[in-house]
Amino acid sequence: MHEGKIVKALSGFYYVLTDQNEIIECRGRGVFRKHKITPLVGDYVVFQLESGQKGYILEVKERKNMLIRPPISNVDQAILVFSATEPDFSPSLLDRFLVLIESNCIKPVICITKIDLLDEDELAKIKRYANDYENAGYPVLLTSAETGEGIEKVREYLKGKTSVFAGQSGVGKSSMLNALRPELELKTADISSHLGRGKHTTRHVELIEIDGGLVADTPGFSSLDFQSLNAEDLDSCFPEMARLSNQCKFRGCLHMGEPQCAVKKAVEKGEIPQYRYDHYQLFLQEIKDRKPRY
Ligand SMILES: Nc1nc2c(ncn2[C@@H]2O[C@H](COP(=O)(O)OP(=O)(O)OP(=O)(O)O)[C@@H](O)[C@H]2O)c(=O)[nH]1
Ligand SMILES: [Mg+2]
Ligand SMILES: [Zn+2]
Repeated sequence: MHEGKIVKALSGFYYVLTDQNEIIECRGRGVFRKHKITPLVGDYVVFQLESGQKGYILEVKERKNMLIRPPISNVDQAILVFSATEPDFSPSLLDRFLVLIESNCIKPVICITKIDLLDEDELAKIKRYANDYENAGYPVLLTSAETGEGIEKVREYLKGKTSVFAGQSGVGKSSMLNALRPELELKTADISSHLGRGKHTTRHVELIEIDGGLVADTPGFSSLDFQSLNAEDLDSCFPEMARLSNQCKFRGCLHMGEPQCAVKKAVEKGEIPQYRYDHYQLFLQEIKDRKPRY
């Protein structure tokens, strides 16, 4: 009996990384399908070796967490990759990712790419955003795969952890990984072809070793709705609001105009950026309008 971690799933095969740093091609047990168990990239598994260095997965160990899209488990942190330009930096999309990641109990790290393409004014604007997100409590890294700026900081964050790179198509996730480990030679594509076909260049989920950590270059998050989040829990996904919510007069305050709301007050005083609060309101409305699932 052996143990390892699934680092790639492709065409019914699972590629399991062992403690000896070997990758064993495995199949799943037939019984998994019957019990609706789908082994995921990131899973810790027990497997048996068959003839010719092929294996057979016997057991999937309990997961710390899992994401559906991209399908991956046991994630320590998500590197949210957003380009400063091409495509334009979008705080509303970033806030959506942050809520999604926070509600899955995964630590986010914000990575803003392509800063080499900015002029002085544009860079100043991006730095103001970076400052807002740092004040909220997130690490923010300004990077360029082109010039190498900030790449060593990204490397520091990856050490010893399982991370997913997430973000829109074309923001430069694969380019960043190539900058971290040039021999990877991951496929990248210029933005016009992204927009033209609206497709991701990276198609499958795979964990890649970088400096003793494992990183998934994902095909991006396709579903960004808040299916499993309750209205009362949304503020816990906005750290700067979560810190204040116990100072609101009412327990369970949704910060939508209730009297003596500490969050609303902080927004009025400019301590919480208006756009963050606007996104909070927008997402809250989406959760309230959500059709019940049975
Ligand atoms: N100037 C500049 N261009 C970059 C940078 N990072 C990525 N690019 C370019 O942006 C385009 C898209 O990069 P990719 O790495 O393929 O983007 P991706 O996020 O992996 O996209 P998907 O795999 O489709 O999700 C490519 O043409 C890259 O050369 C950067 O830091 N600076
Ligand atoms: Mg890619
Ligand atoms: Zn409140």
